[in-house]
Parts: sequence; C-alpha cells; structure tokens
Amino acid sequence: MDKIKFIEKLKELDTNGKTTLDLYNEISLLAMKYGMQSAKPFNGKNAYYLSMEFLIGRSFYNNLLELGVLEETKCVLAEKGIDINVFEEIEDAALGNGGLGRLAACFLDSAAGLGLPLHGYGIRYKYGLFKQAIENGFQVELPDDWQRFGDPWSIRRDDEKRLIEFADMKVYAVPYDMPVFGKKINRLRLFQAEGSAEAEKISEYLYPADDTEDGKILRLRQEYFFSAAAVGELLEGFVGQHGKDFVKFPEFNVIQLNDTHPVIAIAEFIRLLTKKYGMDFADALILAKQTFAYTNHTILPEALECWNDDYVKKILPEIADIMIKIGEYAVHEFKELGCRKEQITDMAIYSEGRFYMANLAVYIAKTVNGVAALHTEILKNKLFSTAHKFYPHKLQNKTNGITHRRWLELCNKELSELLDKTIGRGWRVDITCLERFNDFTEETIDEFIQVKQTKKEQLLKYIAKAEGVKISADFLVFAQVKRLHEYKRQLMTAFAILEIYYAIKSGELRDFTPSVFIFGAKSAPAYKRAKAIIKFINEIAAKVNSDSQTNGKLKVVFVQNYNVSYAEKIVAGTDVSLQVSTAGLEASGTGNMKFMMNGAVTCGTMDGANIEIVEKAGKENNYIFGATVEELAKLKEEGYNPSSFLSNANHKKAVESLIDGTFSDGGSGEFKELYDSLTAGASWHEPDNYFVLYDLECYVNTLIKVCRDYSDKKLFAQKQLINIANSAYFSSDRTIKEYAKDIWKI
Ligand code: 26V
Repeated sequence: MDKIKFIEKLKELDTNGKTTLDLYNEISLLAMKYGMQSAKPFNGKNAYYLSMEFLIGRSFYNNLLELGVLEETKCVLAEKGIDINVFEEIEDAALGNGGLGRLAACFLDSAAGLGLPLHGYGIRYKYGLFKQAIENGFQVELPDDWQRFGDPWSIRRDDEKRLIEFADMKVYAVPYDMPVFGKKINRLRLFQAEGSAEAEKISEYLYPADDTEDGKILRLRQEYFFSAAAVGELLEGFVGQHGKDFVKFPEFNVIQLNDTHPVIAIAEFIRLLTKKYGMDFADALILAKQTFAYTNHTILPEALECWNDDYVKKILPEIADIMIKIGEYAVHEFKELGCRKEQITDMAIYSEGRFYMANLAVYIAKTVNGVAALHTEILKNKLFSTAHKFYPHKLQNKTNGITHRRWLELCNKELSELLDKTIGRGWRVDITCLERFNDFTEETIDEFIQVKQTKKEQLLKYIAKAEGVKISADFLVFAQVKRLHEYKRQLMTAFAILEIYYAIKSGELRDFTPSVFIFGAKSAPAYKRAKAIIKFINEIAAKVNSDSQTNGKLKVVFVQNYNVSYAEKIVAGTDVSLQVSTAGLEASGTGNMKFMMNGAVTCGTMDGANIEIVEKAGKENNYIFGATVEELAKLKEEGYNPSSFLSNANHKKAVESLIDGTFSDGGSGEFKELYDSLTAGASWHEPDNYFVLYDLECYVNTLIKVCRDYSDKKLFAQKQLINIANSAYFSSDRTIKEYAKDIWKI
C-alpha cells in the first residue's frame, strides 16, 4: 500500500453510524498496515533502551504525522464531515510518571526520525499512571484503564512469549510490539505478565505503592520480569544469528539502562551466560562490562534504589548469589586499583545485607551519564566521586532533549507555519536550521505575537471548558507543570502568588500586569506533603479567583489530570515557564525545553538544564534568580535558619496562612504539617529542606519584574523569539546523536 492507496482506502471508509472509537480503531489499523510494510529487522548493531516507563502520550496524531499522512487524513475526514480533533476524546496511555518516562518516548521518536536502530523494552501495564481529579481541592486518584479504547498501535506476539522464573512462581512475558515510525521503523516491545492471577499482578500497575513489604517485592518482580525477558531474548536471538561466539555480542548489541530500575538485567545477563550457556563467570562479567551503559536521573537519596537481601534471596536466589559475586569481584578490583577502605565502602555493591543498584550499575557500565551539564558535574564531584576518581573515563554528560516533532510541529501548528514562512521548512528535518530565526524582522515579531495570542486563546478556552475557570486571553500566562515534589517548589510559587495577591489588594502593587498562574501536577498517592501542597494551591485559587477586588489582575488555576496531551496545549500557550527547583536537585528538567521551543521565557533557578537554556538564549532573555549550588553548600555549612525569614511581614503572612485559619485543609491537619516542615523539619529532613523561604523574596521580585517587562509587548516577544531561535540544542535529535556516537557506537 503506497500513500495514494492509503488515502483511497481512507476515502472508502464508511463512517456512517460509527462511533469515534470505531473510527479511531479503523483508521489506526489502516495506518498501521500502511506504515508497517517497510518494517524490517536491522542486522547491524542495535541499541536497546530498557526502561520501566515509556510515557508515550497520544499515538494517533503523532503516528500519522510521522507517516506523512496527517494533513491528508485531516482533509479526507473533513470531507466526510468529521473534525480530526474528535480523537482527542481517546485518552493517551500514561505508562510513565514524568520526566524519565517522557524522555524515553522522546528518544525513541528521535532515533526513528534519524534512522538509528534504537528499540525500547518495558512493561505493558494494565493501568497507567492514575487519572487525577480534584475534588474539593484535594487530589483524587482514579484508575487509568487505557486499554478500554482498544490498542490498535500494538501487535501481540504470542509466538515470542517467554517464561520468566521466580523461586515461587513462573510467569509468561508476552510481547506487545509498538512500531516507532520515522526514517526507520524501530520497535517498542512491552511485556505483559500472564499465566495466573498472581502472575498478572506483575504488569497490573505502574509503580505499585512500595511502602509495604508486599509492594517492595512486587516492584522487584516487575524490574526482574521485563529485564529478564529482554536480556533472555537478546541472547537467544544472538545465538540464533551468530552462534555461541559471545565475544561478538557487544559488536551487535548495546543495552542502555534507564536509571537503576533495570539494573538487575546485568545480573540476569551473567546468570544466563554462566548457567545456560556455560561461560566462565569472569568472562561473563567482562562481556557485561562491554554491553551495558547506565543513565542516572536523580541524585535525591530517597530515589536511589537499594534492595534488602532478604527480598532478593527469597524470590530470586540465583540473582542474589550473582550480585554478591559481582560485589566480590568489584572489591577485588577496587583493591587492585589502590582504593582505601572507605572508598571501597562508598562504591560497595553489597554491604550489610543490602544491594546498592546504582553502585552495581556504575561498576559494570562502560559509560555512566548524567542528563544535564550541572547534574553530571554533581555526579562526578559528589554522588559518584570515588568511582570517577578510579574510572575517570566512565562519566559523561548527555544533556536531555525533547522531540521537536511532537513538541513543536504537532503541538504548535501556527508557530510551525510561521517558521516555514520565515526560515523555510528545513527545520522540520534538521532542527539546527532554527538558528536562522535569529535574523527576525519587526514583522516577524508582530506575527509571532499573533501566534502566541492564538495559542493562548486556544489554551484558555480549553481550560474554561475543562476546569470551569474563565481567564481573559489578555492575561500574561505563567505555568508550572510537572510532577509535584517539594524540591520542585510549587509551594514557593504558591507563597509568591499570595504575597502578590496581598500587595495588589493593599494597593502597594499598582502596576501589575494581569496574570494567570497555571499549575498542573500529580502527586504520588502516598506522598502526604505533596498532596497538601495541591490542596493549598487550590485553596489559594478559590480565594484569589473569587475576589472581585483583584481578579481582574490575578488568577490561579490548577488543571486536573495533567498529562502529555494537556502539556501539548500548555507549552504552546504559555508566556513564562516556571522552573524553580532548589539548585542542584532537578537533574535536568525537560518541560523547560518544551516551553523554550514554543517561545516561553524561563523564570527559574540556576539548576538542571535551565543553566544551558540561558547559556544558549541569553540571561537577558530569561529571568534567573535564587541561590546557586555553591551558595546553598555554603549556607548548609554555616547552618540555615529559615525562621529568620519570617521576620519579613510579607513572608510571615503568606507562610502563616497555612495555620492561621485563612485556608482550610478540611480538618486533615496537613497544612500544619507543611508549616512544620518549613519551621521545624519533617521526617529526616532539616527545617525548610528545600530553601523555599531563602529564595522567596527574590522570586517575588523576579515575578514582578517579568510583569513590568511584559508591558513592552514587543520587547518581551523578542525575548521569547530568541528563545525559540536558540532551542535547537534541546531537540532530542541532538541528544540521540550524542548517545549514538559516544556510547552506543551505532
Ligand atoms: C523519584 C522519586 C521516587 C521516590 C520519591 C522521591 C522521588 C524523587 C524523584 C524521583 C525521580 C525519578 C527519576 C526521574 O524521573 N528523574 C527525572 O528524569 C528526567 C529525565 O532525565 C529529568 O529531566 C528530571 O530532572 C528528573 O527528575
């Protein structure tokens, strides 16, 4: 079937009496048939991306775009009286939590677009990340039953299912293959667990609550399940093609471990080579060192995985033995390198009954990479400093990126057309052409202002419908959309808004440009303080939006169920992107890049990829504030006393609104807990562990400055435009080319 035939078939499609869902499935299947005919395996070296999460978003529009038939399909459907946007009713599969999963999806898209052989391995969760509703200001979690829409973009491969063995159960891993269309057709293979009711639990939920022993064991089963399925079939495939001359395995295969979640694959690889194929342990270890590469995505201690040996011994005794043995080999090697005792402890893989998965990854991986320049420096100088000393060539930086196909072409047709008109269509294939946009004229600025206005109107119209909050499209739009976590400091934005609100109300702040603050965030279901922050923001929104004295100048909206599809609308319609994490803690951030590429300026801290964003687009075209990593290190050494900041009356009023009855937490006591976390400390954390109060004053001042600057619309638009023109570096095409050249050698 060629393109003409596809369009003919589409025209022949009988749409009468069919539901949106019927049409969605029929058109998707037709497109699959059209797309899949040129799919063929690649016999050279392939790279495999092992990831617990692939946050793909909606496949329908993206796949049609990649197949080059999106516009044609739109026209044919229009002739039949169907608006292609109706398929927005079909929800997207959210098989990921946030940045790490979305990055995996962007990488697959870019590799296919560039014609590089990169394939994904993961889990086909029955339920993706929960759907979020906000009820009475609180987050409510609902199951994400994405498969009820059918799954026309996957092909089930019963013929390639594998048996995965735990000490106490056997489970089938049944592959579902999703093609990734581009210059090359790559494959995302997601395994579904089958065989018994117990077995099915393994692929039931993304990130099961792991605050209980059962939850922890289930998470471990998930990690082993898909890692073992992937490694098992790669080895078997190799033997089928090349025989048992495993020395050649790394010439044909490289495995990228997306964070520590699939690190157990290393042990399975060695287990299979030794137990099934009869190789010496030492030889298998060498082979593993030539095959695996590891990416770290966070330095937060609570997110660094380590497993109690009793869990591992109980369900995966052979894997436990192998990890212990790898640990012994490592200690031997460290001693030979001249490591001191404390250095050996620091790099230990198995110590005092625990397996340290990041240390295992660092020891085996041929490369270890961070995801932004600052993050990689922190890995080199802090988290993995000992390993860096003894293996200086392992650590690399690979600054993250985003696919400009989804995050510009697809989500911002209007801006894409303006780009076509001013710099030609070349950027769609080679994103570096975007730089030409730096030669803008007065006319381009005016046209860009118009584009931004259109995208803002579309966004605010959608928000009015979905959230019931009406906002004028003349407002300046700020957005902070990302997972909810204390280190991302949504709470700091909430306090800043309150201070601005009171200042407008008292008349102290007169020249404030009318602005809306859009929040979107899901909190982990068991993360109490994050949930309290959601409630707090919603309380502020209710107060601010209903105050007729100020609501012509200030509005706040917390959008429900923030996901990839919502993000596509928000990044296009926003003026100012809020990226205000505590310096040193956001490994990279990728939302910041999506906003930049759509012409939002960054208001943020010197953290993660923000640093590189302002390096490319200029500090003068963005709004940087707050303590740097160095300042915070010094402050910690000297001793930080957040309470001293409460002598500032504005801060005091904002912060004490948590406890003085201004807002209600429904009697849950969670606002008091938030307050305590700032003033007295919570869990094992110091008071104000994330320096919210320390950075608050300069944050408020920076927001006010942004508003003042916006009164010169042209000058502001020029800043936005310069951000777009210099965003090419943040295309994941660039990132993938770097992985391909420096790590994968494909
Ligand atoms: C996970 C958890 C789980 C337990 C509770 C605390 C906590 C905190 C953070 C995380 C993050 C897990 C890894 C992750 O998603 N990292 C993100 O990866 C993105 C892609 O590299 C990067 O842009 C983000 O900065 C980084 O947070």
